[in-house]
Amino acid sequence: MQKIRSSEITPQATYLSRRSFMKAFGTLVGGALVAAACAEGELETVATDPSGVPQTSGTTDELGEPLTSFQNVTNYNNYYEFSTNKEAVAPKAVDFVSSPWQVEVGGLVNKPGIYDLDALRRFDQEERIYRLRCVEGWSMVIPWLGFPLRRLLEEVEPTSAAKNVQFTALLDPEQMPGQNSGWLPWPYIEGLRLDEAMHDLTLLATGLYGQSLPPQNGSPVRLVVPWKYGFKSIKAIVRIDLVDYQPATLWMQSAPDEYGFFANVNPEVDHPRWSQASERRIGEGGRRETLMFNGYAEEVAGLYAGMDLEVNF
Ligand SMILES: Nc1nc2c(c(=O)[nH]1)N[C@H]1C(S)=C(S)[C@@H](COP(=O)(O)O)O[C@H]1N2
Ligand SMILES: [Mo]
Repeated sequence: MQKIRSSEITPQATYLSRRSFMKAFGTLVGGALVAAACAEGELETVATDPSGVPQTSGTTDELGEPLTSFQNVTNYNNYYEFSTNKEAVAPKAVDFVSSPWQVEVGGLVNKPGIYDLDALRRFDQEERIYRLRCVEGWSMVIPWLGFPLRRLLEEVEPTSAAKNVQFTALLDPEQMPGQNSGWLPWPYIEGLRLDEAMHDLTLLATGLYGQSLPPQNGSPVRLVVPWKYGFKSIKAIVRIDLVDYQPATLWMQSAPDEYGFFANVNPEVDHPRWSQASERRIGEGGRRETLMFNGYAEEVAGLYAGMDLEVNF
């Protein structure tokens, strides 16, 4: 597993307002990840390397599979708050304002808290190269920057009554045009069982390719759960609640026969309308076989010992 410790990241401060950062985005694509105080007085993670090369410590994941290009990672997105057209998300989200931002962490915890971006960046950021497999049958290999969710959960101290974690994304129809259509129950909600949320693979991501998350990939903070279908990896998180019930996720509410709570990548359990046995890797021709738990079985299969994965899909 590739990792960059924040102490190894070039310490270089650049003062940029979010507006000028967004304007520069596209030319200033690569480079050193730094925490820079921006004009509004918020800490902002920005790319400062003028070479324009997206930065990552590796070129493949741990299976030797090449990274999906920065271009594809940032221009082929599922983000229904903006558009159902994967290529239209990036242009529609370009002016999305995600600073200042707060994530409220509460529910069944001893130490609830409100985390702004500075507070989230106090957790050491690591690079993790993970495969993301969409339920629709395509996949990517993405170099994320973030930290294990477990570290945040340990800080708020879940009580013994906490069984699941519920995540809530931003509700803001003015910024998110897709929320004006009534066919999905906004806001986007996702959930994990507490042991899944505490697993070391489960990341709260604040960046990718060495820079802060672009809006279309879930700025400023999103979940990444690499052994589950991509829809579990909720973007633009504003609340994290420890709960004793199984959260009713957006997809379970809208199509319970198609999207279960677990949503583990499983080539043997078909979606009711299509097979899940293979996938198209974005940027490649042809199709590949889909791997059990998206190739992370060794790490996570134990979480589901004794469970019928056809029933608990
Ligand atoms: N808030 C929110 N999060 C979301 C979605 C969404 O529509 N809204 N789509 C999900 C789906 S279906 C996928 S496949 C991934 C895509 O992440 P990416 O665009 O960074 O590749 O985001 C997930 N997170
Ligand atoms: Mo997806």
